[in-house]
Amino acid sequence: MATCMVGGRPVPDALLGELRDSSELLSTSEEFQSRMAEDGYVFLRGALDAGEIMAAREEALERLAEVDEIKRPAVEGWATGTSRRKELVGDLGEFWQSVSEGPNLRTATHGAKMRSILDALFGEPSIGQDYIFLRVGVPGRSTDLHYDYPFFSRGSKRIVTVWFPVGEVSVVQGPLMIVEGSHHYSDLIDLNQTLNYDSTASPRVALEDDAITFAQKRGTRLLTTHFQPGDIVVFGMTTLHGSLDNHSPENRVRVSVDVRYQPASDPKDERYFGTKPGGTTGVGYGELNGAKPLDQPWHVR
Ligand SMILES: O=C(O)CCC(=O)C(=O)O
Ligand SMILES: [Fe+2]
Repeated sequence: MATCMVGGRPVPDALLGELRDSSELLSTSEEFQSRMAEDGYVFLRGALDAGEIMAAREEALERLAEVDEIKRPAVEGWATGTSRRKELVGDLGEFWQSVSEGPNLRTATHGAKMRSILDALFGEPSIGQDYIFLRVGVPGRSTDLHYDYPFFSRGSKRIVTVWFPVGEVSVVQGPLMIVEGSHHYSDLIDLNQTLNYDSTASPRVALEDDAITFAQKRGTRLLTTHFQPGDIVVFGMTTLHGSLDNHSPENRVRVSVDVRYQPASDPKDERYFGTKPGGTTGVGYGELNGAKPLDQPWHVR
């Protein structure tokens, strides 16, 4: 693997592993459920239509080229280092909602292909949240380790996160990483369950260590891969994950989406459904890091 970085430090090889590709194995919901229980995630290579994913990429990045954040051809994803988003778009939240609701992007997140995968995985009809997390990561941006519980936990107990790259994402561009075996860390998971998930304050178990130190202390590995358009990772609310650093020497952005799916018959967390979903804090798409112009640094804690 090319150099994987966390917090500006290279991850030692001994702490790195490849996500296990389950695409050959899964034909029934029982197989999916048992693989989820075993690994805490399921990685399916080439499960979505690569052409549809690339159309979504082009659509989203073209919107960012229009505000001078991405060079043309936009689909290449080269960051300009500047932005005119604030001058040009008016409301940042509304702009981000409109980018997040691009028709090609919605085909990728909620189209027939995605639905059929999730229906098969649950063994019953599924539904995806309307509120999606489109993440365009410039070099310097990364996501700290966290569990998705207690986010998204007011409705279905069977809810899962679906993460997929929108285009190719090499390890240099800061893809998703999963902490191997972290769905068995009952100390952290139990602590998580005590958090007040009705809060709008984005509650989170704060880990003091970065991913390298954490993996060293727990004697585990960080699992990732060189992602291709069409790949998806499905994981549960009690699987610890984050991202590697984007340290692309070409200043290429990392584009991904994460969206939650659940059985359609389960109760829904209404914050994430509807035409104007409020999201975790109630302010809608404006609360997302994606809504911030690309020339502003951020770090998700
Ligand atoms: O893509 C990332 O940086 C983080 C993704 C994540 O936290 C999620 O999919 O729940
Ligand atoms: Fe997450």
